[in-house]
Amino acid sequence: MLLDEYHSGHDFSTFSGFLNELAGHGYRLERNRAPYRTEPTSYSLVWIEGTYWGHPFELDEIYVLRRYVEGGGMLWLSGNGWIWIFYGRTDIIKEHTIENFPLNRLGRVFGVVSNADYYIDDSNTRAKGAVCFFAPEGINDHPVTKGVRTASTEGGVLSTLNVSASVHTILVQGDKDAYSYEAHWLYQTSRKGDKAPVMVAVEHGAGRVLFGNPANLAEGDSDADGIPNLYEYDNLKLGLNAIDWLSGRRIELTDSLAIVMAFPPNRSVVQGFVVLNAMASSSSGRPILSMAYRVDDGGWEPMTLGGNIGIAWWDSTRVQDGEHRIDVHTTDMRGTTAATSLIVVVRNQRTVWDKIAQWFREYGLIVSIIISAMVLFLGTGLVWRFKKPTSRGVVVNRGRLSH
Ligand SMILES: [Ca+2]
Ligand SMILES: [Ca+2]
Repeated sequence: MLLDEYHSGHDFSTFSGFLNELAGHGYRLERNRAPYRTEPTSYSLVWIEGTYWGHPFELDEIYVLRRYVEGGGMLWLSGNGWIWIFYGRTDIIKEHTIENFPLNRLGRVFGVVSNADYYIDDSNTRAKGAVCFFAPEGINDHPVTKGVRTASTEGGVLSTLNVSASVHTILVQGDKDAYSYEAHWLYQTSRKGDKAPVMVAVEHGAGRVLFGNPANLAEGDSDADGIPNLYEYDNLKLGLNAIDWLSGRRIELTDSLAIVMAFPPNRSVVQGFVVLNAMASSSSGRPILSMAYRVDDGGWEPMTLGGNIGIAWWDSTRVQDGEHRIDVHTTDMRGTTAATSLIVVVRNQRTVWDKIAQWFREYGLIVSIIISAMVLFLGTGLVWRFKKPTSRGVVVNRGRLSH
């Protein structure tokens, strides 16, 4: 797929986690840094995101992209009108009308534009202003929303969409008490019950265009609960479904999480405090949320997590000597789990031979010094005793001589 940096006005690094997921599902990601002179037909889809600070579309480019979609091309247009109104380049701020919003100049060709408003839902707002959409009232049945029960905006504030053609499919919309305010002058634009759309699918010619995205696919953890925005609710699924629908591919969220025990080795003999070291791996590099271990069906104890590596210190003196099973369990940000187990042989109570060996380790040097000293002493004694008869003999001889 093609990430259009030229018109988006950014390098998509704020979506790096989502792009990693796409790469993990086999997508080759390329960048566009030039105007469209020809149709980008060699790509499954083109993602144009934001367009607040990028190059505006030339008229010729809009024709090229329309022909691209009519011939079977796929476009994802994501952005919010209110950002264009508020944070535009100051040198051309007077031209920052919602009609001039680059995404709208392109989107108008396909019958959908973004309004310059804030989407508000007092009843479904949780920590840090994230708004949640729930199926079926706020999320309609469609391949893009398949399996998506809840999606949240997390740190983002949405604009509603203005849909001009009834043939378009509204995927996500406000519920009965959602409404919106105009971004700059704060007067109400959509009222409770209007069910303003925020995500729309368009079939145009042989191609498709997707507008908006209520799920925040961007990096960060707006409510600081340890779960990145991407992995809150079904946000990731909605994002992958969108790519799936556009590309015509089926992206399966396969459970590709695995965990291996790095230490101790299976069936090794352990004693005292034992370091447990496990490593999780996800095919798409998905972050690991937690890791825990248990011994012989005991309670799960959390392991200290550093990236995808979990560490814990286990006091093996709390169990009887012999074989014990250690289970290790991990969960990733999507809720996928993996587990492994191994057997260790605990030996804290020592046998007689262990005690002797231990005794020798502790006292062996002193004992060998003592033995050496004794051998030396006795040896000297033996030499003395061996020599003594000779001298005594001399004395005797002397005695005999004196007689
Ligand atoms: Ca509501
Ligand atoms: Ca979070």
